[in-house]
Amino acid sequence: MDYAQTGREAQARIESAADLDALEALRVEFLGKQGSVSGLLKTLGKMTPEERKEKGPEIHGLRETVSNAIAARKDALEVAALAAQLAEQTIDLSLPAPDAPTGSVHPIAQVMDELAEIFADLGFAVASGPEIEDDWHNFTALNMPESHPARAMHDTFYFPDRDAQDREMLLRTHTSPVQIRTMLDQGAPLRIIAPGRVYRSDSDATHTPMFHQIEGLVIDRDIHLGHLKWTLETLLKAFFERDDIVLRLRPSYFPFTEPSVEVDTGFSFVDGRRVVGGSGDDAGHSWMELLGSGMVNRNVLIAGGLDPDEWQGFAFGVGVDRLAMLKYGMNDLRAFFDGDVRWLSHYGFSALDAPTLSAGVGTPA
Ligand code: 2U9
Repeated sequence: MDYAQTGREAQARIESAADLDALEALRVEFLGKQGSVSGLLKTLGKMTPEERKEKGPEIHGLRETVSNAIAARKDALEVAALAAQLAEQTIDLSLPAPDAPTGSVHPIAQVMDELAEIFADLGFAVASGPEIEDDWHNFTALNMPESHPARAMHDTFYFPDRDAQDREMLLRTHTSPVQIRTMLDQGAPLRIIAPGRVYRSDSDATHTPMFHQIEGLVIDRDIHLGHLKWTLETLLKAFFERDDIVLRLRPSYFPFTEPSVEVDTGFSFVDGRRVVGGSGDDAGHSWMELLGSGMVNRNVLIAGGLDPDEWQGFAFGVGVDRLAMLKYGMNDLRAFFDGDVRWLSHYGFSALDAPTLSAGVGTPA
C-alpha cells in the first residue's frame, strides 16, 4: 500500500471540506474508532518486528499528515467564519453615542459645602459626631436637665431601649452635642462649625422629621457679642453674595445661651420671591427671622469641661434647608427629600461647580 498516496488523497479531501460539519465527518472517517487510518494503526500489532520497523513510521506519518491537515482546515474554516460574522456586524463608530445620564449635587449638599468653605476662610474647623446620641450630650449638657420644658419642645425621637451604660438614647435634635463632645475632647480655645442631620418628630409644609443644621461655636478668653454680629454679617454677605445684608438682633431665650439673641435680616419680595437684602425698616422691606444665637451659658461651658471664669464664647444655629430655599428659590421644603429626579435635575448642581473645601479644615491653632 502506498501510504504517501493515501495521505495525499486524504489531504486533498480535507482541504476541500466545505464547512466544520463536513470536516468532522472526515475526521471520523480517518481517525475515528472505526476509521481507516485507525484501522491501519491496529495492523501494526500483528506484524513481525521487521515489517513493523518498515511500516510503523509510514503509518504513523500518515496519521500525522491527516491530523495536521484536519487541524489546519479547522483553523481556516474558523477564521473564515469569524471574518464573515465581522463583515455582517459592522459598528458605525461615527454615530453619536446616546447621552449617559449624569447625577447632580443636591442643593443641601451644595449649600453645606458653600457654608463650610466660607467658615473655613474665617478659620473654623468642621466637627462631627454621632446622629444617635444619649440624652446627656443632647440635653443635660446643654443646660436642659431632666424635666426641663425645652426637652418637650424638641419633639424627640427616643429609642425604646437604653444603651449598655443604661443611658436613654435618641436621635439628636440639634448638632449641639457635637460641640459638647469637641469641648470635652479638645478644650479651649475653639473655633468650629458642626454641620449635619438632625431629627424632630414634626411634619408639615415647613417641617420635615429630618433636617439639616449648621451650628457654630467660638470659645476664647475675650469673645463677645460684637464678634458674633460681625461673624454672622460676614457669613451672610458671603453666602447671599451681596453687601447690603442688614441684621437686627432681638433678645430671646435658649437654655444653652445667655444672653440669647434671635437674628433677623431685612428682605423684600421680588417677582413673588423673598430676596434677602436691605434693612427691614426700608420702604417695601420687612424683617424675617433667620437664625438663633447667643453667648454660651456658663452651665454649658462647665459641662464642656471649661472654667467659665476663664473662657467665654458665642454660639449660633441655623437651618441649612431654609438657607438653601432662600438662596435658590425653592418654595416647598418637602421636595428636598422626595428624591424626584425632575426636581433634582432642575435644582441640582454640577459636581464640577461644587465648591471644594480648600482651607481651614482641621483644628485651628
Ligand atoms: C453649645 C452651646 C450653644 C447653638 C444655638 C440656636 C441658638 C438656634 C435654631 C436655628 C434654627 C435651630 O435649626 S433651627 O431650628 N438654633 O436658634 N442654636 S444658639 O447653641 C449652642 C450650641 C452648642 C455647646
